[in-house]
Amino acid sequence: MKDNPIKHSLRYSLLGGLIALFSLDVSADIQPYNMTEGVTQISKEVFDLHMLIFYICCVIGIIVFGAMIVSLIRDRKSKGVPPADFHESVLLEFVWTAIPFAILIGIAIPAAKVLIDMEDVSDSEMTVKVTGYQWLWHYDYIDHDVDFYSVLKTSRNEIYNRSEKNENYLLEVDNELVLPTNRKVRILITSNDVIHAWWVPDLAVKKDAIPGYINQAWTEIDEPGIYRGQCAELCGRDHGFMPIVVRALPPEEFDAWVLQQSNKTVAGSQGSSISLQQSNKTVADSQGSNASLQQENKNIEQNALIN
Ligand SMILES: [Cu+2]
Repeated sequence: MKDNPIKHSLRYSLLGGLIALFSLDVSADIQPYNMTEGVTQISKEVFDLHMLIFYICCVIGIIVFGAMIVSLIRDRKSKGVPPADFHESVLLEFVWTAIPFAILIGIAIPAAKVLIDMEDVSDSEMTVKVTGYQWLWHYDYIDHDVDFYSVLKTSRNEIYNRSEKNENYLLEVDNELVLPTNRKVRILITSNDVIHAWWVPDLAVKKDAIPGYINQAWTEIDEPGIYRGQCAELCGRDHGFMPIVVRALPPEEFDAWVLQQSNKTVAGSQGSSISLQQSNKTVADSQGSNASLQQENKNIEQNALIN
């Protein structure tokens, strides 16, 4: 018997599609469109979870749409196929409830594990408090007495198209958040005005910064480098103008950086104490000259009385 031409072409296109799907090196070819793998243990766990769920969805999609398309074509009414008679089948209804339930449980177990890991800030070696402002960030290294503001560095000329936009357009700041690699850093996130969100995809950290409330996250960066992020909560006019730049340094370089920063602060405060001493001296001097002036006046008065 001669094969039906529609069946023939359908079979080939299905086969072609499957070969194309499985020959695709998914991780390499679609990487620009996929979620980043990141540079921390947690970001890699999140990525693996995302890929696992993606593949489960693909398999479900292929099975469901495959069965649907096959039955639409093979069992169509115009071919005179009699309707199925498994209506109200208890067994079938049990099966199509139990299978999705089992799939959801199968997804929930690894997902819960990753979520619990993300929330576990125990054994952190240092803490950085991040405060969102309209429209900049403030970083406070609680254990090191170092703090600074981090403001967008992109020039207004680039923003208003008066000059060429650079590679890190709107993703560059004056003071980067410097963090050590291979050290667990607890991040406390809050805000001083409206709700912002501190989001750095490579670290898999995305937490709302809420005024009057402190959220926690943590990170332990594996590789030194520069990782960029943005505020991820619509927070007003310049929401798109408050980027985040994290510079991860090897631990010894980080320690040197902290020392340099705290020396700067000490030098600054010494400078201000010198100027305080100076101004105290000036006050004392002026008080002294006041006293001598009073003395002089007194002498003049006495002289006048004598005369
Ligand atoms: Cu914001």
